[in-house]
Amino acid sequence: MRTQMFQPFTYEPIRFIGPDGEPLMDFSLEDLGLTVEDLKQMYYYMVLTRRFDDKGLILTRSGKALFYVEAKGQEAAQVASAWAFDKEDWIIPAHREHGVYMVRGYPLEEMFAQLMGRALDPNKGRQMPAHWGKRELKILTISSPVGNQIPQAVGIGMAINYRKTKEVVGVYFGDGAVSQGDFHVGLNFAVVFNTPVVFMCQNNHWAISVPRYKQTAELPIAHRAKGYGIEGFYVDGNDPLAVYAVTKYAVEKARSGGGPTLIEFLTYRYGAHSTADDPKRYRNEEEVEVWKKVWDPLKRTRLFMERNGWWNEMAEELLWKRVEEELNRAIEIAEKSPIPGPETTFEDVFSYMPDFLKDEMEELLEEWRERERLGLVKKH
Ligand SMILES: Cc1ncc(C[n+]2csc(CCOP(=O)(O)OP(=O)(O)O)c2C)c(N)n1
Ligand SMILES: [Mg+2]
Repeated sequence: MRTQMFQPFTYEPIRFIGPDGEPLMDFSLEDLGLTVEDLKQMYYYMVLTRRFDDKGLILTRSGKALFYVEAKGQEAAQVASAWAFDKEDWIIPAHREHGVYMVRGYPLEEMFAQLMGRALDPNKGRQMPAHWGKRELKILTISSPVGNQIPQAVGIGMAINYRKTKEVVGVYFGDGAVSQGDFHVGLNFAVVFNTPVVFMCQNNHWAISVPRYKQTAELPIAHRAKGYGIEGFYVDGNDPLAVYAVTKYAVEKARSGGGPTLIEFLTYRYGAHSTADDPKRYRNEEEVEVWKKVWDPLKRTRLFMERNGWWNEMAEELLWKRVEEELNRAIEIAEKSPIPGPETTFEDVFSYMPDFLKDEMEELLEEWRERERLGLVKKH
C-alpha cells in the first residue's frame, strides 16, 4: 500500500473519492491493496447492510421484534473497516455495527433469529434485540453501556501480548463514547502496554439527541490521540477506499508490534437512534437530506465503479434482487426456529451446571409445566 497517501492529524478528512465517485488524486485500487472483486464484494455488503435495516424495522413494526437500531448511512465505515481485519482478529462492537458482522460471515438467519429471540440465535434469545455476538467469529456480544467495550478491547490486547499471538483487536464506538471515562482509561492503558488495538470511532454526528459539537471542544476527535502519543487519523467514513486504506495501515501496524491507532470515521446517522427514538424532535431533517444526497456511501461507491467500467445498471438491479432474496430466505428460516425453552435461562453460565442451579431449573420447569397444563404459556 502507498502509505504516503494519507497523514495523521489532518483537519480535513482523508478522502480518495468525491460525492460523484470522482477520484480526488491519482491512485489505483492496487495502491490500496484491493482488487476490483474486493470492491464489488464490499459494495454487496453495503447494500446488504442497508436493506437489512429495512427488514429489521419491518420486523419491529409488525411486532415480531421488540427493538431495532439502524446503521443506515454508516455502511462504508463499517464494511470497509471490517474488510481490513483477518479472521483471527477480534471485533469488539458498539451497538450499531451490523455491517461489520456481515463481513465477518455472521449467518443472516442467525441475525434475524437474534432479533426475534429464537433458538437459532447463538445466544438463545437472552440478549436485548439487536445485541448480536458470536464466539466462533471472535465478535464479542454487544453490551449496552456506552464505551464499556473500550477497556475490554484493551484487556484482550494485553492478553494477546501475554500469549505472544499475532491477533489484532478492532474496537468500535461512537462519538458519544469519547466523553466517557472508559475511552480515556482504554487509550491510556492501550499505549502504556503497547497493545495491538485499532480504535475506531464512528462519528455519526449524534449521540441520541446530543450533537457532536457538545461532546468535545477539540475538532476532530482523531486529534485526541496526540494526548496519548499515538497516531490519529481523521477519515471520510463514507468513502470506503479511505476507510479501508487507513484501517489496513493501522491493523498492519498493530500486528507488527507498532501499537494502537485512533481512527475517526466521519459519517452520519440517517435514521432514528433506535426504534425508541424520534429524531424530528431534535434535529433538522434538511441536514439529513444533504448527507443522503451528497455524501451517501452507496451512491459514491457505485458511481466510482461505474466511472471505471466495473458496474452498470443491470449489475445494480441484479445485486438488489439477490440481496432481497437472501434476506427474505433468512427471515423465513429464522421465523421457523422455535422460541427457546425456559431451561435455556440456566444454560451456558458455568462450564457445567452446579447443583444449586439444577435445583432452581427443576423448580422453574415444574412451575412451567403446571402453567402449560393451565394454558397460561405456550407448549414447547
Ligand atoms: C453509560 C451509558 N449512558 C447512556 C446510555 C444510553 N445511550 C445508549 S446509546 C447512547 C448514545 C451513544 O452515542 P454514540 O456513542 O455517538 O453512538 P451512536 O448511537 O451514535 O452510534 C446513549 C446515551 C447507555 N447505554 N450507557
Ligand atoms: Mg454517534
